Amino acid sequence: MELKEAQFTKDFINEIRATYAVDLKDTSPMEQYMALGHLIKRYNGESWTDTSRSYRKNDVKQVYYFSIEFLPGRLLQSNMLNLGITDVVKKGLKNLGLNFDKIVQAEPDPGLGNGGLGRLAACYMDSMASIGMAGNGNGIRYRYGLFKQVFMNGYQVELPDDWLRNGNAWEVRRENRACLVRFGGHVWLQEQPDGSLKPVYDHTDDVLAVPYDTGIIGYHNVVTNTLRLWSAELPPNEEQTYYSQEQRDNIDDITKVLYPDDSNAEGRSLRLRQEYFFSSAGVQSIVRHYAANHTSFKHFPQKVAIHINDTHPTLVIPELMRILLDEYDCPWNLAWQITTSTMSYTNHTIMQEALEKWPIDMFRGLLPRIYQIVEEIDRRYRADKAPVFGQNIVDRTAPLGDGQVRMAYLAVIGSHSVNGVAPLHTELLKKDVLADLYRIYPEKFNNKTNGIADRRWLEIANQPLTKLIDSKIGKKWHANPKLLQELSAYENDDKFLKQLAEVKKINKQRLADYVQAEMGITIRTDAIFDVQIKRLHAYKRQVLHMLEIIREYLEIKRNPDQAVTPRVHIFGAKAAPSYHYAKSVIKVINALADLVNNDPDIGDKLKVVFIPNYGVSLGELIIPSADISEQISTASKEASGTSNMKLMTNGALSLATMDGANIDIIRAAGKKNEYIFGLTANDVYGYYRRNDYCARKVYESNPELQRVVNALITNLIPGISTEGHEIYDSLLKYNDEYFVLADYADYVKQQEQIAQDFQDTTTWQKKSLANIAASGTFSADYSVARYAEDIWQVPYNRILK
Ligand code: GPW
Repeated sequence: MELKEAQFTKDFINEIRATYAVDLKDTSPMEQYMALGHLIKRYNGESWTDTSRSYRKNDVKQVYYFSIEFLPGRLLQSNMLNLGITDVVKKGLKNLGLNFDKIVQAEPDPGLGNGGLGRLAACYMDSMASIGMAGNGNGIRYRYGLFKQVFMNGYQVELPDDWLRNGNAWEVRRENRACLVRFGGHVWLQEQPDGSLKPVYDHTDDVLAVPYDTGIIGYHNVVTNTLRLWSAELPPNEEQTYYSQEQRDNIDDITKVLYPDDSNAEGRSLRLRQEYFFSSAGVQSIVRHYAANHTSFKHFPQKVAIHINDTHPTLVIPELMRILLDEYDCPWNLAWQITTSTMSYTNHTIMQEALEKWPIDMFRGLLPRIYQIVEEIDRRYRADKAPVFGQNIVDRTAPLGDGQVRMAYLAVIGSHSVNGVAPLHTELLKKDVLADLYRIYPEKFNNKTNGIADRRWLEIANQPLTKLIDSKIGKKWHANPKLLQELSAYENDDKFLKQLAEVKKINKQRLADYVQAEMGITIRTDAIFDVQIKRLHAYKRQVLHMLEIIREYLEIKRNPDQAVTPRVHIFGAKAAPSYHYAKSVIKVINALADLVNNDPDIGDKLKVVFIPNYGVSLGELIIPSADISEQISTASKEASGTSNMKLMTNGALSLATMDGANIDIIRAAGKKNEYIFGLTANDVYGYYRRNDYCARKVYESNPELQRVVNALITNLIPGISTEGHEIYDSLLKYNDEYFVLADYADYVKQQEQIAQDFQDTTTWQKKSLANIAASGTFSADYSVARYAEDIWQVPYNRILK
């Protein structure tokens, strides 16, 4: 948009006066932020209205991306960037004597997600708007986001994330678009005069779903899409119904807090209520909107695509069926055809413990009508497929089985498309987790490799690098990130490689200042910044990284005079509050950090910093500083990974297993520019098949490994007698489920290679450059364009091949 500095300054001062009734000099950064947010929202109001109007007027097909998590990060800078007003606003604020960075920091970071899954949803929202696609988000407006993590005596402690405390500058409450969602009660089918059956409900618990909309602004276009988040409230009380405190609490609880589990299914009924709540409200509002503009549902799938982000929103399938059957008298077969043509599903994991299954009793009690519909889906599926594929495979794959509603199977059966998030992951879905369903519906399966909002991760998070890139290849890559490839022309330009190193140093200093201020630890910026940032999970193997630190520590202790390449190991990771093992790993890493950081023999050769409360905002600080990107999951376990892409685009070299999208990153940037180690997915499956992995054998055959692992149970690291034993036992007594010991030697070899290669700055920067140049293909702009073409069949207007 067009904006003159004088206009902005005037508007901003007026906004402050009108909202806070004080002079600018008496406002806090929070107030300045709120005023700025409101002003920008207002500036963009027309584009938002125009976008909705043009979608309606042209009857454009709309995509609705349903996700129980959205992790958008702070919106101020990204909205300014996408509107093209960054320079004007910054200059205006500066001339008013305000500190822009402080204003940016005053914005709460909405933690409405756990990790990769929620962040992916947010990246896709940005890209859909940016490529000019009619894409809406649908999710939950949690009153409290993911807990704030602090460390006390090295242990993780969880504090509530009261992110709405000061209000939310970007959202619009739309009470007039609210809908009712029904839970519990009884339902029976009553025969109508015409012989048809209609459900009748009594004693249901009704909840009012109120939408809060946030405009998602496209990059340098006039598109503003909508992210709709639902909040649970008391229904309008026309009959003066009495609600007990317990009933009020039950309603309040639905959208009170995000479940803090990542890649682990939560079995509580409140979670199921959350899932139905936003699925039902979302589908109701879609149907209402559609019905206002169309007379028949026959062409619904030509106008609406509903995407199911992992299984949490799977109930959109029976919910759309319910509305078509019960409210629009649609015959079953037509309703089913409409529903399956509308729905598509993304799977994000092959881990068994993450696959959602609900006990039938719980499900039926909470959602009686939806259960009837699922039963009928199940009955027809069995009747249809058993004659062709046999009873066994049908028993294994039906939506109902073992007394449970199997959400992933329901999602596959009720969708026309099922995709994995990286090529290896999709292959494993077909071969393993969903193999039976792949036999029945081979045509549904396809891959869509994840992508990232690279404008946030480069242009916002790494301004020094952005400036340097712009100075070489111009700015066209901002809208078409594959053009970053043009940077390869400079791979032998020593001056450019030096500049790249300087940029890295600036970013390292920025992080070092934060670490100094927040943690009181001094780190040197000429050290290798070796970064692992992701949820704490056994399969992600922070333990392997930890063993490497113990090894480095023991090495220096044993040989204090030997020259070493200084290193800083940087961790960011939250553990699910109920994930005992993960919390023990945090404690041990923190204890190890204490030991290493305070040992005078070690000095500044080796530092360990576990930065508390990792999230999108800290990611923006840490990622640009990284030299090494630790992507060390057990092969086959990480569906894709996305921090691997963010780190790559910021010039980090991957230290990686052949897992998830690491494989694609390695192919794109070239093997010689990454550090690859460990078992392959085939190796891992070989061990499973033969059942012959013996962790103790590996341990016993490697004396160095023994010393390192034993450090967990001697008193070398103070204060971890319980936790150290736990990890030790997981490796030796319980035979190392994630093959940490199997991969240890190979991992260490690569770490040693890294220490050596880092000495040669020019060669290192050349590798770094290769990563940056090849990273454009991982832009979410391309990912959503592929979804649009292959799955959703919706147009977009930026050319992306
Ligand atoms: F288990 N992922 C996540 F599949 O962040 F549901 N949370 C989750 O609960 C699940 C997956 C679930 C992640 C994957 O672990 C990661 O590999 C992937 O890059 C990301 O989803 C986005 O696809």
